[in-house]
Amino acid sequence: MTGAQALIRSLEKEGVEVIFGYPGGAIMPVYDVLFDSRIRHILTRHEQGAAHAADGYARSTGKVGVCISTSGPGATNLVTGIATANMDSVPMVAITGQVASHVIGTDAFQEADTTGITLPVVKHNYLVTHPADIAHIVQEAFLIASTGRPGAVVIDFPSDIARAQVDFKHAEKRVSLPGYKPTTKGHSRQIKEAAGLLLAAKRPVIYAGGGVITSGASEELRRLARLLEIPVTTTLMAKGAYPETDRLSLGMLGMHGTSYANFVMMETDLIIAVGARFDDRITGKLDSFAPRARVIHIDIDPAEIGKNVPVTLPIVGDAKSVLKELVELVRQKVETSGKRDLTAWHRRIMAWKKEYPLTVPPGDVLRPQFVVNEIYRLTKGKATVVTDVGQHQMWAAQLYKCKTPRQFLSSGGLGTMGFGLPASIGAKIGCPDAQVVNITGDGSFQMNSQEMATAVLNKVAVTIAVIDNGYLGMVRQWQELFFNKRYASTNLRRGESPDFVKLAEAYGAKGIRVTRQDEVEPALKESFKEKKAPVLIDFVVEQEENVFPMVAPGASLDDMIGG
Ligand SMILES: Cc1ncc(C[n+]2csc(CCOP(=O)(O)OP(=O)(O)O)c2C)c(N)n1
Repeated sequence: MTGAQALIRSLEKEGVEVIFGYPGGAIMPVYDVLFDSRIRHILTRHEQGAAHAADGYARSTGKVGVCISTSGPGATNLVTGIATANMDSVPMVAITGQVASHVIGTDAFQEADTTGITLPVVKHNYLVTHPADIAHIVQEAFLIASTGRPGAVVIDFPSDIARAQVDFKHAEKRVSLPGYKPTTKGHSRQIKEAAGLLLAAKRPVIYAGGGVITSGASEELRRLARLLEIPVTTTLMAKGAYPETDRLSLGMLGMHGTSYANFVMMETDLIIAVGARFDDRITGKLDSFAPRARVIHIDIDPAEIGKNVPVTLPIVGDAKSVLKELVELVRQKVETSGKRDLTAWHRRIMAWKKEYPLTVPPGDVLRPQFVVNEIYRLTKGKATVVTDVGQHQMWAAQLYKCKTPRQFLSSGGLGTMGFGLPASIGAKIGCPDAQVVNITGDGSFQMNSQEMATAVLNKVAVTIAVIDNGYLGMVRQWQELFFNKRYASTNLRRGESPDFVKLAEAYGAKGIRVTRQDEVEPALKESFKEKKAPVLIDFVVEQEENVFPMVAPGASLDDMIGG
């Protein structure tokens, strides 16, 4: 068979059901084979859309997302999507066409050094140099993308390799890679020590990150929290890892986290961080972060431990496996010697929760918070919410309370505007029964609005809720607070922006405009009725609303504006 056939056969063997992509010269032999394959191909309108769609598919299903492009500009268009997935530890395999091997390095037509360009933003990448390697490389790529700390893997595939003849051999057993052995089981002495620290703590807190969702450790996390009555704060990536409606939940922490989560971090005597990486959006000023706390850090990636915050007790391992062992130890200890009474700590937290609740500002004007709250109410908190990046993302994170993992999809690490619509398409294709709502901004939506065509053509029913404030709102907020209200290049000039309703209609979708509070519910309900097409709702909201509370960049967590 040909190299292209070997590639597609290998992908079939990996159980790939859908590939998101865009064709072109160097990848044409592969597309020709894909045409006859049982793998579904979704043609996006831009390679960036393909990468984000594969990413949304992976985040919502837990499977590896696959995207494909041609060489040169096709591959470079994928890069933002690859980096986005990799920063958030999302398993992705990206296949890029490459010019024929003998012209690599000659500035051939549509040549780009894809392995070089992607090297800093992937977990691993390959340039296929021998047709006989194809099957093995695909197996390795899927193994690397989906195990340990998941991430993005690129396979750069020259056109002559696609045309070459090859004896296809797919090893039935899993490949093993010397030097690549992620530690999944935590060290039992350290886990024992962690149990001791937890039982001794007076003001403990669980700080859960995306790793909890990746490893499927939500149940274990819940058990641990409830066993000892430890409050839980989650990052943006971990929304839904612990039910946010639960009394022990503190919601999100950090720059736009809840005031109470941030106060807890300032007073806690023990942080147990699980699958989280102490990002600067979380810690604020490092010197004053959690000044009284000892830190237990559980992570599958040893490079994360001690990277930003000194750790008292490191535990390298898979969150699920480590928590399972820890819960069992703690349970035994509680049975034999009882547990510490944390009433005083809970009282303190309750007082903060009462004093600094997250609220929707009152009044008749249409505010973004009101819209997000209505989306939450009308979907009964069960939708898969996919956000873009900006203020709307933070309001969605604050107000849409998630109960289940893989329910809230957002570009956390890279903060990529334009992620939302294509990722929603991927999520809906991966989980057709889920109700998918893309909460986006008028700026973010315009970064990949062309994917409306992909959604219409593939009958993807997602609600696109554009929080239309006429500004690049989050940047405007910073300009208001830190640059004397000098709104440099953040006004999207409503009236001169496209008419989003007409734009939706031009793509063959329904568009609804909402300017008043009483129109929100009927518009949302109408969009939810649509089962075979996207519906865009243009929520024309208050222009200069701000997201509070806010920890100013470089400030300490208890130094909140509006908190
Ligand atoms: C690709 C990309 N470019 C620039 C930015 C910087 N940025 C962060 S938030 C933001 C404004 C987002 O505006 P909009 O999508 O309208 O959402 P809003 O903040 O108004 O809710 C910008 C420009 C980014 N995150 N991603």
